[in-house]
Amino acid sequence: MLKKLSAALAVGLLASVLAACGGGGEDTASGGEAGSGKIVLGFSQVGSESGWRAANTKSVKDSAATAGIDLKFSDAQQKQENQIASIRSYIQQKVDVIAFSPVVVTGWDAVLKEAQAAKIPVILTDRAVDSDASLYATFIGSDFVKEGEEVGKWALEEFKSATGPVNIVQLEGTVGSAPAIDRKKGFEATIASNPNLKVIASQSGDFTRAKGKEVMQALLQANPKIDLLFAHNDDMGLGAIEAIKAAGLKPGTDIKIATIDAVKDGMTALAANEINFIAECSPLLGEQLMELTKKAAAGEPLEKRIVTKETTFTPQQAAEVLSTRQY
Ligand code: GYE
Repeated sequence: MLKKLSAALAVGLLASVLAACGGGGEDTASGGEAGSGKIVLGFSQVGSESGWRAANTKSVKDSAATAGIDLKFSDAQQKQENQIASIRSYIQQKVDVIAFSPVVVTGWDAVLKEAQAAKIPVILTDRAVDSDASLYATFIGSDFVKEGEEVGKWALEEFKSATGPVNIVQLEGTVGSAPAIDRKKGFEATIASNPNLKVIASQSGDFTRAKGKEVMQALLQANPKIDLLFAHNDDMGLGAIEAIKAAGLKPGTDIKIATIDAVKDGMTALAANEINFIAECSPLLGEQLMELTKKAAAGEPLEKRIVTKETTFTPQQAAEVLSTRQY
């Protein structure tokens, strides 16, 4: 009897010691490295498909280290099922906050509801979902429609004196992803005001350099006259440049090229006049993500949508900023 009582007392004592060691108040009970008091963030990245993505991953990792946040990071290799599996594993591990960059727009309701049932706030970074906004805490990222519109406005100006058809080919991003859908929408709606500007072919290059090259090769074979290439990111544009050169044409001159992102390699090609225009898409979301993570872990309300600030670049502007570009 006495033994049982002292065992019970010991258990009680242990429990209160553990609670005291938690250090961060109430929310450490639901997560945190055992006793470290650090906020634990589970982050599911899309993959490593592009220079943009590499810069984004670096930004997230560096900012977590600076902010003293314990980051659990997974790379989904552009597959939605991998992202869902890692989000489920973060739920099981009882992390404090989950963030992810959704590879595609649809199909997230179930896993978002599971996170909500487990009371773990979810932050969307970079790409949007079509789920109800009540299923996530906030969404931080670019306005992709606007980026497409910027390219469209540039194209209208560039070809304003054309008297005949301007043949445009488009290399789209990953099928079903927010940037591919929205950039196409913004671009096509904008160029519609000049009937000379015609998209004669539009295909996905999955945001990669290799696919951009491969698809452009086929487009060049099928279409003898291409005036403008709009690639949804720099990497596909850079792959296409290789295909254009291999076909004996001069990128930026024989075929005008506009892209989105403004990563180092893209800006280098822009400064060299092989690309003619880039609409910037900033991958440096890490610092803001860590601030939001801290607020979410503390149970503070978050603004539902935070839009990244960005600009556009001509070749001359690219040459001016190239040496100071962070990514
Ligand atoms: O433009 C592209 C990347 O979601 C904004 O994904 C991001 C896009 C970016 O692979 O390079």
